[in-house]
Order: sequence, then structure tokens, then C-alpha cells
Amino acid sequence: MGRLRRKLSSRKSSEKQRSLSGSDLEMMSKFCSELQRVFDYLDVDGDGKISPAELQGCVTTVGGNVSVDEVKETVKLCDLNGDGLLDFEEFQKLMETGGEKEKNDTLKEAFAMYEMEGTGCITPTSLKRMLSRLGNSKSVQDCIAMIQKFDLNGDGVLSFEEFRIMMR
Ligand SMILES: [Ca+2]
Ligand SMILES: [Ca+2]
Ligand SMILES: [Ca+2]
Repeated sequence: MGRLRRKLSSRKSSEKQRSLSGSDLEMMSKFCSELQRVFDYLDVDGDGKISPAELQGCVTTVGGNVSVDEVKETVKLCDLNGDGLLDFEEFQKLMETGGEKEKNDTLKEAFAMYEMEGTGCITPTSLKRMLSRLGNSKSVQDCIAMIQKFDLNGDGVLSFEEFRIMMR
């Protein structure tokens, strides 16, 4: 399942890298048209819906190996209206959920590097430690100020939620 999604989204991410200089809005519309392109590519018979067979055919084309059951599972996961096919909206959702999860995983890894071990939060001390490891020495005062900017609940440390908002 994750394998399949990666295969499908690898085209998308290489496109993204090429358009890094664009504004967010540009990125979004590029992302959407790229999605549309992938969708059209998958929709072999052009009926505006992706069937499990079409999905499987595409994975095979890019050199992947996926069972009928696997593609059926994938389709079922995002098949909102239950017709056994993916229309563009459902497909978009499939790709977005995949992207979100990957983004979250990367963020979690980053958070783990900055957090104070065992506390599950970023404290001024752990932030200072990480920054100096990155060759960016700051005083504890600076770190307190940095955390304050994103400390939404005012407890003086950054939770993962607060960190996520900061990284947006
Ligand atoms: Ca089709
Ligand atoms: Ca459907
Ligand atoms: Ca906080």
C-alpha cells in the first residue's frame, strides 16, 4: 500500500523539486495540474474514473508489482461514493493523504531532534543544544524568545502541534 503510493507520488515529487522557486499558489496549481496529468494517465479508457485494473496496469508500467487485492484495497480506501472506482476528487484525496502522512513523518523526525529527551517537548535548553549542533549558537535567552513566538498555550515549551505550526 505505502509502496504503491510512493510509486504513484514519485512523479509528483520530482515535479515539485523543479518548481521550488515558485510561490505557494503557483506550487498548488502546479501540483493540481500535475495530479490531473497523473489522473489522465491512469485513466486509460478516459471515462473520468480510475478502475482497480487501470491502477494496477499503471503500477506495472512503471515496473512495480502489485496484486489485484492491493489495488482494490487502495481504491476502497478512498472510494467515497462506493462505486468501486476513483473519480478525480477521490484520487486527489488519495494523493493528499499520502502527502500529509509523509510530511508528518518528516516533521516528527525533525521534532525528535529538537525535543528534550523524554519530555516530548522542545525546551529552550534542547533548542539551544540542537542549534549549536547545527553551528548556530544562540543564547538561552534567544531560544526562550524563539519558543515564545510559537508557544500557543504559553507553557514555555513547544509541543509537537506548536512545532508543526512553526514549520508551516
Ligand atoms: Ca477509466
Ligand atoms: Ca468512487
Ligand atoms: Ca506550548
